Amino acid sequence: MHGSGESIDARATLTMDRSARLMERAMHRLPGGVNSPVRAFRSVGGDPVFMRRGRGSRIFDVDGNSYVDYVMSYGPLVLGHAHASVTEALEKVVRDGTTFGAPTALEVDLAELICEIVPSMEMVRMTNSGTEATMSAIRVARGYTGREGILKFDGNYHGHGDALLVAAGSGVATLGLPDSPGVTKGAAKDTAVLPYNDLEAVARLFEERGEEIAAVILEPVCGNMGCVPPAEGYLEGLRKITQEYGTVLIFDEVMTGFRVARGGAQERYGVIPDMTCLGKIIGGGLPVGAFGGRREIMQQVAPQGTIYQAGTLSGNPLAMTAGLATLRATGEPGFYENLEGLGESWQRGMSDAASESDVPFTINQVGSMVSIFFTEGPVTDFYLAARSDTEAFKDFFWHMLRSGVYLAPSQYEAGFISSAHSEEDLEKTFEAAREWFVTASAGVGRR
Ligand code: KE4
Repeated sequence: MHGSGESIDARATLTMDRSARLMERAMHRLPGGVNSPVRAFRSVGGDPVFMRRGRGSRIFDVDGNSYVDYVMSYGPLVLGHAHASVTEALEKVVRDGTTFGAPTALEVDLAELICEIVPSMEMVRMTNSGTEATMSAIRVARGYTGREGILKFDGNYHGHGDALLVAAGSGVATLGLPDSPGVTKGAAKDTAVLPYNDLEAVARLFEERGEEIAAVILEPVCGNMGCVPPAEGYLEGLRKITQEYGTVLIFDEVMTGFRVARGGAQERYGVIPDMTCLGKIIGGGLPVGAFGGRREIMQQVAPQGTIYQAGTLSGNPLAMTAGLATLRATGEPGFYENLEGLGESWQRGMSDAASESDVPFTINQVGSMVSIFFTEGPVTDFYLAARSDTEAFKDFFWHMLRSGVYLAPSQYEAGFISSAHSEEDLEKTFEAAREWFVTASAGVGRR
């Protein structure tokens, strides 16, 4: 529906009849009509768009609308939708069966490739999601150190494992509070939560309780409060403090792994954690997570060690195939230079568009991870991100959607650019953004 050159009015009415009918059915059998909350459009209002297919940088909904896609399934599709190297590999392997409950060469191939590329990884265990990866990594760190304390950071999301669904307590030393009904005080009490990018707060906590802390887990580049990079020296400081206290440093690179560099944030910033969690891209769009790190730690995992972890479909041949095809494609010469260039173009073009108005905005960009916050900058932690004008974001979101650009339906999600995105896709994005900012600056009541 969104041909280029259409007038804004023509795009004002987005046909969503089939999506609406599907949502009615979905609400009857799926909580909130979805299988993952962010997809329900709750923070932008209205009903979600039901998608039918994707191709390259484009995604197509059930009503025939097409969009330049910056959600990219929240990160996995670094090659874009339906990349031939992935789909052809899957078409071939599926004919031999889908799962065997036995080891296969494919999971060894992917394990070797991950350990070759990700600096901290000497051994790795596959899981079926990022949540399983972080949940397992926490258990391994506790088993390995014999300690119980965990430190995480405000605005960092590590999946929905109980020990990590924890909000900041009232004071720095206060232990975490359950961040969801059903998470018990017992599950939360050993998890402390501090502001991101505040190294002094970490030093104070370690002075008090460092000997009790099994692991520090963080997103080395945040994507779950929107894109927020680590402050200068922050990762190095965490590495130093955790080394000093014998605490396991875990980089949750479920989103940043093979995204901000082929070897993830640990390669980009040159800081090597003890353990790393992966997901998203390593599955090439199929369900895969992984945790790994130093051999001395990972050898404690059952059945080699005694720390239990398991999964019926862990290392599944189809998922390994999609992951291998994807990671191999990211090894092509210039792959990450191209992503870096697209990310920088996005940052420049979006800044130019937004500068047409007096609407406060901040753009954060790390490689092909991008975010526009509707607040004055800088945005360096969750407290600052949370000052964003979410009403402005909501209006911007719907304008972009009507203009054929699909952003994540939340101010607190990062956007993802794939190798399939073109400068033309970006130009279309900037033109649509400019239309909104011009209106916004005129103070015209928004729809
Ligand atoms: P999954 O269990 O969703 O595969 O991974 C959990 C996870 C762990 N760590 C990080 C850094 C993550 O970003 C995620 C999941 N990211 C969200 C996006 N905010 C997935 C989208 C969703 O929940 O539907």
